[in-house]
Amino acid sequence: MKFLSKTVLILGAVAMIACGDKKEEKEDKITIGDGTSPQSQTEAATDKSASEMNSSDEDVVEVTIEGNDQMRFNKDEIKVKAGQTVRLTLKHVGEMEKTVMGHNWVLLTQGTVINEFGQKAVQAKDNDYIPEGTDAVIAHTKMIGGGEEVTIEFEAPEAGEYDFICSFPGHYSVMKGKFIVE
Ligand SMILES: [Cu+2]
Repeated sequence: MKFLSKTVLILGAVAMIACGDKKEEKEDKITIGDGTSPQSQTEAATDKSASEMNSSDEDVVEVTIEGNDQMRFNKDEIKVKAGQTVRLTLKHVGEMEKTVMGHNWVLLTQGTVINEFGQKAVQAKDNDYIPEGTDAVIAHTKMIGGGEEVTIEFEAPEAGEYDFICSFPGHYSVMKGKFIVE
């Protein structure tokens, strides 16, 4: 569905451009297109597929989050409902190697101090930067590099607000967000 949604968006944009008679108008349309960041388009597509998934299967919610070569996630908030199975896909939309710009998605238990966890994670290189034996992780993906993606499934924890991060060294200070269970 995401591919279809994107296709519709692209076709829509082409149609808009094609409708413009004057060169000026064309440029205007193109500017508008550029102003709409790929990020928000992706989010819209993701939201759509998520709600469609909800209508067909209330117990599973699909979430997609992207990481890039600029050390950023494209979302700083993810909302799910208590009791749902979360099917989360992390996509690395960059090109850089896992050893240089690796990303993972780590959901932390409430009360975990991000800085402290992040510092422990630095020492856990051999374990994909997840501290061995930690009880601070509810769910996590493996570490991936540019062009890769990974999907995990887990049960949403009890209602509340949780932090998610990328635990690659140094990334947690900007690659983080709120995971909200309603
Ligand atoms: Cu990262």
